[in-house]
Amino acid sequence: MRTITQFNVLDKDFQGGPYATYSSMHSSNAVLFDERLGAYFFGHHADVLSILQSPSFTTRPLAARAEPVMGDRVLAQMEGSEHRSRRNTILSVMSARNFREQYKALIETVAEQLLSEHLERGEIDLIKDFGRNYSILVTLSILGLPTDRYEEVATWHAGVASFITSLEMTDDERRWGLECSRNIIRYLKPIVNARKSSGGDCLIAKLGRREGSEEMSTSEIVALILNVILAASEPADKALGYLFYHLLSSPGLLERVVKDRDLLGSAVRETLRLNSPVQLIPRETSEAVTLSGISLHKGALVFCMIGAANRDPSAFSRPTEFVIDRSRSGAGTDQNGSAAYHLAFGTGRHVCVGATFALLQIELTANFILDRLKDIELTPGFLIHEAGLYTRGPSELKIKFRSVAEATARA
Ligand code: 2IO
Repeated sequence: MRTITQFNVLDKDFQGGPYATYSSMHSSNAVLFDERLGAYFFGHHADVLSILQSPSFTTRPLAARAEPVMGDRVLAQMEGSEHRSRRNTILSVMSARNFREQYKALIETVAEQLLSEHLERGEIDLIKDFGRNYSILVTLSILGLPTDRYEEVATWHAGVASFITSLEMTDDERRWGLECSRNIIRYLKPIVNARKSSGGDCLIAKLGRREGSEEMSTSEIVALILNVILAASEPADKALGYLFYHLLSSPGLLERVVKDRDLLGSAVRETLRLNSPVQLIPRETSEAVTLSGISLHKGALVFCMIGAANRDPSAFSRPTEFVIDRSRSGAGTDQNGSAAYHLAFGTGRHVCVGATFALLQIELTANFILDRLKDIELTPGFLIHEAGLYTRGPSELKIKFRSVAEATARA
């Protein structure tokens, strides 16, 4: 049974480092309650599993968080046959097969272009010089969208993302999010209108085709495209940054991975467990529910603390350590002795539709960087600084490298 502890999610210490709070939640069996937000925060692996797999917890909070800036519903707001149909359409373009046959080459081209500007300096910030542009460019490329205005798209994306993931906004920040939303929708709308009846293979054309289900309006398609842009871009640079942080700060790890690239997949999953780019997932109860002894009224706002669940000692041994040899799927063992999986992609019917794509993307990009840059190390004196409560990532990741392999040497 758990007990409720009062909590302020905007507390500066918590923002600076949530991990101590996670650990005390586990040792004291606490569920946190933020009175100002009227929100419960659950950080036990078993509770987060229950919430995300229960029909009594809905995605209703997204109506206020996402819809105002998406212009219509996102995938996670859909249920039933509509949800199944849209989800399958998105899955069909993000398949492992498309990855091998099309996206791999696109992603390597993006990575090569962005890296090439920094090769002579022997130094690069993997977040600021690379990751932020990389994440947007990759997403636009795989969606078949133009990349010529990607810097503007990146700015609008950031405004929309901060609206969706905010826990508190000033009026100015709210206005800025809405302005970015208007700009990105104005940019996407004519593209969607031109592509939706083109009969092609891109996501827009596939969503535009009526396949059994109702035809989608332009604003519905724009919202889903925006959903994919956001969900694919926002966590990507963070995952890549954390991965390289672990590779470069855990003794001997880089050498092992450079020699045995098969380890990279496990390294990506262990990174996502230990430093989950999406730290919070909101839900609302559709009826009165009791969970681990905590009574929740109908309409209660609940946040799943993904970062806490992924460090729960009742699910993972040595939960705060980077253990690359954790069993292949990034699993631990729960109280019943069965496999416990990291929840970085959520779970249940709204589990991340892009998970397969994301794992392949990060692994491929890391492989590419390890092939191109030799003798990589963290820039001496570098200290990691993480930012964000909802999505969280390193603000910068400065690395040095001594030499560069020829681009053509890769085969
Ligand atoms: C985009 C938070 C980056 C999603 C969201 C409104 C819905 C949904 C998520 C993830 C990651 C983003 N929620 N992706 O948590 O599509």
